[in-house]
This record gives sequence, structure tokens and C-alpha cells, in this order.
Amino acid sequence: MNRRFATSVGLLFPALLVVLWAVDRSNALAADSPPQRPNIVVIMADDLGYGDVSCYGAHRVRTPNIDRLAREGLRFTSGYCSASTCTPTRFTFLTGTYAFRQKGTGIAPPNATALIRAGTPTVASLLKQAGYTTAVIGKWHLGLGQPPGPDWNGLLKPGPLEIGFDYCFLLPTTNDRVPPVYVENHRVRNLDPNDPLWVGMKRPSPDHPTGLTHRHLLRMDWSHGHHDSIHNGIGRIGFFTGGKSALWRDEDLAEEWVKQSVRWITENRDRPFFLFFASHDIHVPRMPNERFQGATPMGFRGDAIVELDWCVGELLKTLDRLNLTEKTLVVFCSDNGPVLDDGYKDGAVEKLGDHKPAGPFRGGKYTVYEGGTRIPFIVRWPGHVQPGVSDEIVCTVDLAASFASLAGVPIPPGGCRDSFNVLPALLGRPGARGRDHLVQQDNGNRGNFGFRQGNWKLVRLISGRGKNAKRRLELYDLSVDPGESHDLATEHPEIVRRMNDRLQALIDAGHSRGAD
Ligand code: NG6
Ligand code: CA
Repeated sequence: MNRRFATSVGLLFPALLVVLWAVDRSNALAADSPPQRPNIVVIMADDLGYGDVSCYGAHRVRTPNIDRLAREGLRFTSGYCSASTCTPTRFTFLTGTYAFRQKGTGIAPPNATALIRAGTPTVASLLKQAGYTTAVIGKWHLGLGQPPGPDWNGLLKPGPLEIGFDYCFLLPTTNDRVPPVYVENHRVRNLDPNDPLWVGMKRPSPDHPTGLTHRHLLRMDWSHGHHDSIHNGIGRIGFFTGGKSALWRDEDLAEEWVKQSVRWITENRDRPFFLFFASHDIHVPRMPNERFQGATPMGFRGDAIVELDWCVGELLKTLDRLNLTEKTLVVFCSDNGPVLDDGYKDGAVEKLGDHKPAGPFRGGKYTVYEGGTRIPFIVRWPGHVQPGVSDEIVCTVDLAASFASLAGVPIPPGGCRDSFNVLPALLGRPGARGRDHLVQQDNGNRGNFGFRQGNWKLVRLISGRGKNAKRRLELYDLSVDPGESHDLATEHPEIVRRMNDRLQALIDAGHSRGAD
């Protein structure tokens, strides 16, 4: 061995040891230090189906920003919301408790009062307790105020601020329900006290124009329902008078959610924050901004998907610009499966072509087949979520317990009763499992349920009423029949019985965490 070489080895070796020690030390530090608490942004689309975005197979509409989330994050093939309509999914997401456990959690009417009782533990209250600043921006549809009804001209209380949100900027009901106003914190924004807002389900006067009496004036005709008060040339559900200075235009909603979110994120960039971004897209009436109209060959339903994707892009750009991308966990999901004609003649049926809104699944909005609740579900947190595709079963009901675990707060006894901590599965940790079972509901008023357990799917349907009510059970093997087309109930009566017993036990127990 030559001397120079020997000297270099003699110097290099201790240096290598120092480096190895330092690497080892930094690993030890990383393991010792408390888990990072990222900002959390949940983007919930409205009525967006499994097959409606390009990263889940759509080709007649392109969704580059949602696709970016999928590319940089984990895309779930068995991601669910808990109900096939809006109100029960949102109730379940926020409370971590299945909506069917509380009566009156079906689609909320225009004058619904707060459905989530003040003080109920929610995703927002748990994160607030962990030191997060919290906001909901967009569609609410969980009622405001107390009986006998919301005080539209006064304080709209209780609402989001009484269940853990520090700030709210809302579409109070749906875009097809009155009143067409924004609610900011406890008040209707821009309301002129000299022009009070009245909301009701009865025609306020015989000369009040409606979608029936003035149908010829509508710029988008209705196909069913939606013929009460007319606003922005479109018939709505329910009646309203007054509040002129507070009224929005359908075409501006998406931009307003983005504007308020960008402002709020910017203001809160230095603290851990939780934003629930609840888009009204692609719920009816689909009336996207003028610049998106005609963006797809699928009419306004396709164009509304492009508008939704634009919103996602603006949020991602804001995180990039503020250097928050690495510090923010983003979840993208939907509140229920797809529907084409949901009460307006907007061309969704005629212009569909070979687009498959529910992807390979059966049913959609209002049903307990997979298409009703299986949705695009993507989780991104650069550096923490391994990008890829996951077949684990996860549901929006699990976000409460999973975020509580991430933020290091306990769930109070009796709270979030159906929420499982599936954080390792959400982060794509190797070998991490999601749920082994999931109860799926429709709007909740009939007793229909879907029950997935592994790859088996039980469908429980009630037909008829009162004494004539009949229960029908169907069984599908999703591993070979994702489209639920081949009912195996007569072939496997023992599986049907076992699954139906477990479903009933979960319903009766009042909770599913700790029920087995
Ligand atoms: C239905 C409406 C539908 C939609 C739905 C709620 C009619 C005929 N149908 O009653 O258009 O508003 O309620 O949708 O009025 S959800 O996504 O908010 O649950
Ligand atoms: Ca919906």
C-alpha cells in the first residue's frame, strides 16, 4: 500500500465515522421530535362521480389540476363518501358519526336549522383544539340557526362557528335552493336592512313570478322540481323575496370561493390551518362562469368539471406561491356520486357521449350501489405521502379520527363514533390497512343500505311502505363484479345472513368504533 493512499484512508475513515454518526443522530432526532402537523385542506366536490375526472379515466373532459394531485399524491380506488346525497355525507364527514344515526339528516330544505348540535366534536373542533385555525368556504347545506328557522336578517346562529370553525363563507343551502346569497360568519353578506330577505316554501303572493307561471322567461328550463322563485333566469327550490343587494350570480360562485380561500390562506399562512373547501360544482343548476362555457363537448355538466378543476388549480398555485405545498396535506373528494338530469334541461344526458360519470360502477347519486358513494379520493402531502395508487378502503367519515391522530388530539368519549384512524393508509405507509367494512347510505329516509366487507357487497333495499314494506337483499363480489350486475344472494345465503347480521349490529350499536 503506498503511503499517500494509507494516509488518505487514515484521514477518510474517521471523517466517514463522523458523517455516519451525524446521519444516525439526525435520524434519532427525527424519531424523537413530535410528528409534523401539516396544514390540512379538504376539497369536497358536489355530485362528482368516480369517472368524472381524467385521472380516474375520463377522456371527454380533462382535469389537469386534479390529475396533478393524483400524480403527486395517493389516488384511492376504494375511496368513499358515506352517503349518496349531500347533507348526510357532510354531516358524517364533519362529525365522524354516520348520519343515519340522527333523524332529519337527509337533504336539508331552504329553511333548515343547524343539524349538528353546538358542542358536537367535529373535524374542525378537534383541529381547533390542536391549535389549528379553521375555516369552511363554499357549500354548507347543514342548516343554520335554531327553530323555528334561520333569522336571515339577523344572526344566523348556531352554524359552523359553533362547531369548531373560526371562519365561514357560505352558500347556505344549495345553488338550486333559495336564498341565493352568501353568508359570512353569522350574517348574510351585503344585506340591506331596508330590503329584508324572506325565505319560505309558500308562494308569497299570487303575482310572485315562478318557474311555472313565467316558464317562458327561464334561460335554463327545469325538468322536474325547481319551479318556485326565479333567480338569475333559473327556477329554484323554495321562495324568497327581498335581499336584492345580497344576491349572487351562479356564474360567479366558483371564483368567489377561490377569492375568499386565497385571502384566508394568505392571512393564516403562518399557523397550522384547516380549510374545508366545499365547491358547489358540479351540482345543478350547472351554470359555470362564461369563460368555461363550451370548454367541453359535454355541455354545462362537463364545463362545470373544468371550472371545479380550475378551483383546485388556484388553490394549489396559492400553496406553491406561499411555500406551503410541502407543509400541507390536501384531500380531494366528492359528496356523492353522479347524476345527469337532476332537475334541469342542461344537456347533460344528450351530450354525454361515451363518458362514464360513475366509472365502472353501478348507480349514482341517491343509490346505495357503488356509484352512489365510491368517489375520486386523493391524498397529497409531498414528502410524507408516497405517490401512487392504493386499493385500501377509506371513507370521508374517517378523516375526523385520522386528522385527530395526525394533530395529536384525543377524540372525546362518545364523539366521532364511526370514524376510524386510517392515517397510515391515507399516507400510503407500506402494509397499512384501511377499513375492513363500510356502511353506505342513501338520503337516509327509507332504510336502504350498502354494506361493504372486504370484497363482498351487501345491498339492502326497502320497497313499499308501512305494512307493505319489503326488504330485499342482494350480494355482489366486487373483486370480479365491480359493476354489481350479478346478484349472488341465492348462491351464498350464509354470507348474506352473516353480513346482514353485522350490518344490523352496527346500526343497533350506535357506533362502529369498538363495536366488534
Ligand atoms: C333534490 C333535488 C335535486 C338536488 C337534491 C339535493 C328536485 C326535483 N331535486 O330534491 O335537484 O337539489 O335534492 O342534492 O328538486 S344534494 O347533492 O345537495 O344532496
Ligand atoms: Ca351533492
